[in-house]
Amino acid sequence: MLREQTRPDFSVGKGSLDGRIRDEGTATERFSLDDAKIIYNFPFNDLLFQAQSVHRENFDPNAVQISRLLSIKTGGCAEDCGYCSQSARSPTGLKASRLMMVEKVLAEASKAKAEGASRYCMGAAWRSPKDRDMDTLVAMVEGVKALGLETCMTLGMLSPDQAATLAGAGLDYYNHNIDTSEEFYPQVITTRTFADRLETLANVRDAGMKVCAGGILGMGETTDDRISMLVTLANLPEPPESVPINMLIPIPGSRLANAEPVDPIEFVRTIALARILMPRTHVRLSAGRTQMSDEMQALCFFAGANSIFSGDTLLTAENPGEDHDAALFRRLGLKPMDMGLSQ
Ligand code: SAM
Ligand code: DTB
Ligand code: SF4
Repeated sequence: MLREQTRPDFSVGKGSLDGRIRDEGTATERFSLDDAKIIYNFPFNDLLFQAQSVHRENFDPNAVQISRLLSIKTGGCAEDCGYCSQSARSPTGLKASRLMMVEKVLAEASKAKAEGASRYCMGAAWRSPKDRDMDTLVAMVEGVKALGLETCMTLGMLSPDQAATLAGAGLDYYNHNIDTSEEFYPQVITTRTFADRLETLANVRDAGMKVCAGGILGMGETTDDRISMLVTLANLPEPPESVPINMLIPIPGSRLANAEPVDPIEFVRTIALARILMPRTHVRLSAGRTQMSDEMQALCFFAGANSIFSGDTLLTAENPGEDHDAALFRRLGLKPMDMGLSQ
């Protein structure tokens, strides 16, 4: 059993782990589920050492990319995602609002830039954008880009035409999460399928945008579900440039309001596995940081997380806020990533 070994055997499966990391981009299936399970179950110190080593080969270990979120259209969503505050099907008490005006979005983006964000991510509670909204979305992308920020949107499913329109406007990233394993997915969402999600990711990639895709831990899924989710992401034709790992924020009134919280050590293991499977990806310690201790966040950064959302609100839920994060960065000697040097 690998768990009982004093040294991990990094030569798992066919060929060495190191070899496979270097071959990234050429192999069709870079990691098997079995390989990933072996890595996940390494003794904790060995797992973190390996993850930190991979991290250092690919990134400045003390630099963290900072993104800022804005909900440009809140609540009243037709989808039934069991974790979400914004589904019209869950009695969460959230007030729905219409699509924000472009000027208001640009004013918020300017503030975020002044506070150190390098990427601005605009989210809408939609199944997919309506064609009548596309001109407004294009104006938002162009305006935010003109402020010198990287742009990201998360608007639900995209058709190839919609993806091409947003890419044409200069949208850098599109976020669309697979959320969990293919096997567990139907227990979380029934109104769109896992295959629908992969199709949107393919449309985003084909349009030439960078892909941001991750998921949520703490919805009642097994460890194998978490590993399977990461293997799916790592084995996409090209791995995502950005992988947000969210810890479920339990929303009163949502179907998953009482889900069992994820064990912090298991959470850190999942971050480490993401780093090892996707060496050049920005792994984002995403929703749920308010519920994490500073020590847990420090372990996540050591395990290879190198991106966060800043500000005191995510889309609708709370986030630690500037002061807390500035103090944490000071204590850990972390600095905001200079995007000019990191890509
Ligand atoms: N409506 C769009 C969609 O679903 O594609 C975009 C917004 S949606 C809120 C973006 C992602 O946020 C979800 O896929 C999910 O992974 C994450 N998320 C939503 N609610 C969450 C919660 N309560 N806790 C943790 N993550 C959450
Ligand atoms: C992602 O993976 N997490 C962000 C972003 N992508 C859009 C959203 C987190 C939402 C947390 C719950 C809320 O604010 O309502
Ligand atoms: Fe709607 Fe997105 Fe929330 Fe699902 S996650 S209910 S699609 S806003």
